[in-house]
Amino acid sequence: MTSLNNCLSAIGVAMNEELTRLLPIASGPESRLQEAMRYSTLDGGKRLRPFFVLQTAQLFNVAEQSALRVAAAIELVHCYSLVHDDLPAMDDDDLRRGRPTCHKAFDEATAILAGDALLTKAFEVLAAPPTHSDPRVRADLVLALAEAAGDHGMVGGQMVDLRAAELEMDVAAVTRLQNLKTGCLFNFSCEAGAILGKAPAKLRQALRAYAHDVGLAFQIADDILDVEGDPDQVGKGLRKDAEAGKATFVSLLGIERARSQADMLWRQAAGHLDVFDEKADLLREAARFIVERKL
Ligand code: GRG
Repeated sequence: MTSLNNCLSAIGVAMNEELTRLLPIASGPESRLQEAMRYSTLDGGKRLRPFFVLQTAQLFNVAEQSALRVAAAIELVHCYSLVHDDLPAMDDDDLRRGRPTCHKAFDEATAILAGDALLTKAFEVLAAPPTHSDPRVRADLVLALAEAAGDHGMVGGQMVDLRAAELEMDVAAVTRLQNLKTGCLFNFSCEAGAILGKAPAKLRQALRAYAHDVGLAFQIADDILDVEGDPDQVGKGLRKDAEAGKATFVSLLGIERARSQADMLWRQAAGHLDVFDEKADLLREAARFIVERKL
């Protein structure tokens, strides 16, 4: 196993522990909601966004508890987006992370509520004092995540995606859509360490540039996986974009150009980290992993 694989496994364990702590089950009838929240967040996923938070936080010697709570907050938002994206009104998927989607395992109304509560929980976690002793840092985190996840970010991107069939989608339009839908949460994840560590503007900008290129490379790789991936390995439904006639990087560029674009982007992403020493090595390795992954 590479050091990146080891690190991702360790983060998987740490995230499970943190999320279990943050998502207690009450004794009343609302426990069904909390079961659905746990079902949708524990024991699954690559935990890439927590990885970015924890690794960028390490660059600025941020306390572990702070970094773990912010990592959990971004994963809560990511998981809510997956639960809602899988609903019949959106992508109508049966499989997520190799298991029945939340609305299949529970029911549609519970899945909607679980998504709502996961989103709300993320902001509760960021705003609470144990996340950082400085209330301004906590307010900055809340603002940055709200901007990344809302109508000017991920949810806005989802709206564009739902309307994509009625729009002329060229490479620039698909790039914008993906930056909103996926890139904004990646940006938050990479910048969160800098916010927690009150990093200077130049270093914050380097992380933003890294996140931008990594986010785009991730999405191109995702489009390639949608065409070439093994559904059993990926753990979710594939070929849906092609079936829906949606423009993707692969449909617009062809598989070979898409691959070389992703290759160029991960190298460029790693280059943005030249301002950091070997503490950023795993972030450099992750840029490549994101493009070469099979799940
Ligand atoms: C419904 C509010 C709302 C937003 C939906 C991000 C998003 C917007 C939907 C998720 C569905 C999707 C296919 C998004 C594209 C980005 C993507 C491939 C997400 C999956 O991320 P991974 O691969 O998943 O990091 P794991 O399971 O590893 O965490």
